[in-house]
Amino acid sequence: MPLPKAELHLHIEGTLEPELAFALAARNGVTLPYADTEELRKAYEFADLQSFLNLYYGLMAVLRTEDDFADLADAYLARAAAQGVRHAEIFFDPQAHLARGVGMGTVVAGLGRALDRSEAVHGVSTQLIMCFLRDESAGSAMETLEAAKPYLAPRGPIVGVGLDSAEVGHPPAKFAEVYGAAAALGLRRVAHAGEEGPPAYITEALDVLGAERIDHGLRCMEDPELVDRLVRDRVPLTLCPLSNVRLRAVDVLAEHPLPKMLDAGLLCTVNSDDPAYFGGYAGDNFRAVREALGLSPERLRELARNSFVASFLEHDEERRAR
Ligand code: ES4
Ligand code: ZN
Repeated sequence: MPLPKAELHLHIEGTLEPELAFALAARNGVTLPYADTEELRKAYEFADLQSFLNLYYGLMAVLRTEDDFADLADAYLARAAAQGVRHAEIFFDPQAHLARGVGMGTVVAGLGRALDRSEAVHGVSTQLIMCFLRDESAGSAMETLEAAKPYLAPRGPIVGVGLDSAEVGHPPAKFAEVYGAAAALGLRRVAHAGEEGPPAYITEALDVLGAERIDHGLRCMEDPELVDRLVRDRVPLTLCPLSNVRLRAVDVLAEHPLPKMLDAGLLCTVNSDDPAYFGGYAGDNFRAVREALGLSPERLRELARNSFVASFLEHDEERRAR
């Protein structure tokens, strides 16, 4: 039995497996620039975050209809459930779809259909977090928030906002206004920071965006004062070990700072980021860190417990999910 866990850092577009990509391409009459799934898989050799993002945004061309998004999310939830995930807080990138002429309503209705039946079908509770692309303008982010208004909790599935895409050169402060507006709408706030970007971006995400959780946060270890603050304030970090190796943020998994981060008292969680691209789902990430870093059973249970503590579940819901 896999450890029951919550997945807190998961881009639904990053769960698009090559087989589903080709099936959706055929269904929608889209021609992919790869002969078959094998050739596509061979392209999964990334030098850094940007080289991954280029492929990730390109492959989204196959996602066009409500059914496509429902099938994508349903396939993810089935795989997650098989690896012990009981609760998933799922990111999506509306601007990447709007840019291709696929509207917010199509995306949210499709994802929402899979999410609505997830507890009954897969035993996984879900929430949806809409991410702004940090390499797009602040104005575009504000328009995206406006377009999402009909789909916000409690009427719709969107409970929060996040910030993703190319980090370096796009510090969090650019999005101060839209995060303020999101907070005023009662939305939860998270942000990617310190994946490739410097520790100062983590500080800025906390101070300027009011981020309640930091996605990645890996580079906090370069700033001892920041570590003290994250420990003191119990700010959760959603680490993604296999992602860090594939995007070359760490050289090899055996050198991942996770054990040092836990020893420092940081509230770390282990997540999968873009599992179709990075070699595994939540349980695969747990197994990989156990094997490469020699984490004890107590440490692994701590990581699983942290995932619920760091989630946006209320405490009575949290107990049920565990
Ligand atoms: C992402 Cl690993 C990562 N980092 C930043 N933005 C992203 N979007 C999808 N995966
Ligand atoms: Zn991510």
